[in-house]
Amino acid sequence: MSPEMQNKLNNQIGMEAYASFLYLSMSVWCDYKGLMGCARFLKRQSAEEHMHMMKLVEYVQEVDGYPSIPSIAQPPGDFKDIDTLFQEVLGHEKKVTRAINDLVEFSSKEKDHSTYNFLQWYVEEQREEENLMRTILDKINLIGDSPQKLYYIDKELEAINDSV
Ligand code: OFO
Repeated sequence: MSPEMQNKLNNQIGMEAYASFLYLSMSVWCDYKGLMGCARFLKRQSAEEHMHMMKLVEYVQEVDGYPSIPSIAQPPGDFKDIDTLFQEVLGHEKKVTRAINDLVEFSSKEKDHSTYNFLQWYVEEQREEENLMRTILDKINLIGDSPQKLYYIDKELEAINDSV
């Protein structure tokens, strides 16, 4: 693996680690607001992002590279409302998708077939995650504004938790 490829994968390790902390912070906010379904969902997303990070660490080790373990920027701890929070999740996932696409392009340019193959898992994962976040935002939209809005949103998230 070229030093540039390793550097780029190390950056991705940082990005997945930040996503894990961001979703954990969001989960804590939801728990505080009594949105337990949302809190459980985001805690699980946080654990998934940690797994994405570990997969990268282990891959870099496997190809005889040296993964660098990043410091993590403080994620926001307060959110305007649940709609904005999930829009931020989708926004973050889109950012990750762009980063993965850049990595795929770079690995192909470098003829690094092993890394190119490894990254296909992330391509699929991003498609699934973006789709899931869009589904959640669609449901939030459909529920619309009512005094029980938060109750119904949280119920939808519980249903998603039980289905995965
Ligand atoms: Fe959903 O960000 Fe990881 O890959």
